[in-house]
Amino acid sequence: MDNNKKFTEIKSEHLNNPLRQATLIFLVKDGLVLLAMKKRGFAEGKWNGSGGKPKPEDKTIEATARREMFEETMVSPKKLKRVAVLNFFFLKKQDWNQQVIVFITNEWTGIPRETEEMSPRWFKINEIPYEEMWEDDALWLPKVLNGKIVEGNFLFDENQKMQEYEVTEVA
Ligand code: 8OG
Repeated sequence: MDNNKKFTEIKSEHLNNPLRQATLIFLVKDGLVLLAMKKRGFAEGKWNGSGGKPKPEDKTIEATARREMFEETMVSPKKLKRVAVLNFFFLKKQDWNQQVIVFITNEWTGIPRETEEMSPRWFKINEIPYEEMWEDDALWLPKVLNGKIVEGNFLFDENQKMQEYEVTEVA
């Protein structure tokens, strides 16, 4: 079956089976964005925002986002703006499938610090190292940094190469 047909099928299956969720927060201020180098685990060696999966004590997905950001960079975000819902599907590795809720904030307390998991660094928004990030990021991160709200669906193969995608701006 070609990947496009498979993509359509996988997306419709997910309508009845909600995806496991994960979070991502980007701190943004004065034309700079905070990215962190993942030092271990899934996506090791890639620059990314800060985030992860819910724990039972998290009452909301926002609580997960805040807890993960603090654990990874020692920063506590104030108001979070929800800017994207991204569905990731993996051919042959369906247990990797997940929905990532992306937030941006420009207010926080604390100074980003290196932790066991992440090494943070500020980048100019026009110098984001997309070639050292997840392949899909170049398709949606510029939009959300430009004030847009987006939804996306992405299909990856088992080598983490993107095969299909769709990104929609939400009114
Ligand atoms: O707990 P764990 O480290 O596995 O969480 C994965 C993190 O990576 C989580 O913050 C969500 C995020 N993430 C994906 N896929 C992608 C992606 O394609 N791009 C970006 N920027 N982040 C992603 O799971």
